[in-house]
Formats: sequence, structure tokens, C-alpha cells
Amino acid sequence: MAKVALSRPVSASLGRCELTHLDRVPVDVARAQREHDAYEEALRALGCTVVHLPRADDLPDAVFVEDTAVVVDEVGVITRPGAPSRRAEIASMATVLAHYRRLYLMEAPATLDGGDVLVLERQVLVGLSRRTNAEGVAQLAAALEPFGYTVRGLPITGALHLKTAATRVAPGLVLLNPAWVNVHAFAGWRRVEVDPQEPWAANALEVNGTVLFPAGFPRTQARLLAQGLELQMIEAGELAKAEGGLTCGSVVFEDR
Ligand code: CIR
Repeated sequence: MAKVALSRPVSASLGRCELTHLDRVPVDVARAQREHDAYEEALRALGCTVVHLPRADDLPDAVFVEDTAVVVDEVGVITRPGAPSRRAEIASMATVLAHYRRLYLMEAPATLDGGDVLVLERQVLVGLSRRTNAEGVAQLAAALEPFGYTVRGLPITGALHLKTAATRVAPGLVLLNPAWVNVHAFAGWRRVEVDPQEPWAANALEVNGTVLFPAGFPRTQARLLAQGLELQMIEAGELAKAEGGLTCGSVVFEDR
């Protein structure tokens, strides 16, 4: 089925991004944009229509659109990002997403980053991280449970977001770093663990049966290939300096 991928150009101010677990190092914005262009091209090749949100050069983290919205077939939720510097990103997401979904808008005191939200069919796991609080989980539940989803929070330590630690790579199959997330939260799912030497390898993006996977994690890559998965490698090293992974750069959903 046709999919839409919402995306946004890399901001000129990316070097002033929020950082939690990484030290600040110089970021080459042009290189980050080239990486993002190739990522968008990969999404197109997998059948997505890439729709751009407006450039927001004064908002350093605006390229990480995933954090500003959670989209399921029935509704779109505009989040209230945990970092105050990121709250100005939501207005343009709401404007664009309103073309595709009825919207639910989160309100204070909720905070929630979309990077903390892992949708596993009708089960939604939400990382209780530095960015996402219990009220955020409660408001997401209020938005999604009327449509038959169950929404559950789980503590996250060590990683910025739940999806830094775990992502869905195929129906019934989760890729995860067991050091950062409790594996028991994934009861009923098959699991493939990242190689212990590659803790940052758990953030992959499955689109129409192909897994976009970051270059530079050969051991975990081999584990995924051993599962029979179709992989496409993506260079994402420059955006990784801003603590962004592959899921962060887009919001992908069915065009309906
Ligand atoms: C931030 O700290 O908010 C950004 N520098 C990185 C956000 C990455 N987003 C994500 O993992 N969903």
C-alpha cells in the first residue's frame, strides 16, 4: 500500500542540537544533508512518497521529525516534546499531518517524544525516558485506546529514547539492546539482540519489507541477515553526532 514519509531538511543550526549521551563534536551540516537526501531516496525506492515539512533553520533538531508525531491508521498524535527547545517544531508538523489524519494534540504537563513510541501491531510500548513522562503515556493512551490499542510505559535507562534501544524489524520480530531495555517487555515477540560491541545498532527502520540499517555495525548486520531479513545500508554517521538514528528522520504511515 502507498506510504507517506514526512521529512524535513537538516537545519543550518544542527551543530547546536540537544545532546544527552554524546559529547558535542563539530557537525558537517552539508554532509548531514547528503546523508538525509540518500535516506529520503531510499524511502522513495521502497514506495514512499516523501513529503517535506518546511525548513526550520533556527530549530537545530527539526530534522528529527519522528519526535513530534505518532501516527497510526486511525489518528495522528501531535506530541509535546520533552526538550523545551524542540516544542516549536510541532506547529508545522500539525499543519502537514492534518492533511492525512484527524489530530489529537497533547497538552502540558504531558511530555512525549515520538522516539519513545514503539508500535507493535496493537500493542504500543512507550519509553519513560528523560523526554517522556507518565502523563505523556496517559495522553497517548487516551488518544489510541479508543481504537483498540493498548499503551504501556516502560522505564528506559542508558538510551535517549525507547527506539534507540528497540525497533520492530519484521512482523513479530524486534531488534533490541538488552542492556538498555527489559527484554521481558517483549514477551510474545521474537527477538534479535544487537552485538554487545555495537550498543547503538538497535535503531532500524522497516519499510515495506526492507530494513533500513545504519552502516558501521557489521556484527549486528550479520545477525539480521541470519534472520533472512532484506537489509539496505544507510550512511548516518553525521546525523548520529546529533544523537539521531534512522527512525528519527521521518514519520512513515499509510496514505489513506
Ligand atoms: C535530541 O536530543 O532531541 C536530538 N538531538 C536527537 C533526537 C533523536 N530522535 C530520536 O531518536 N527519535
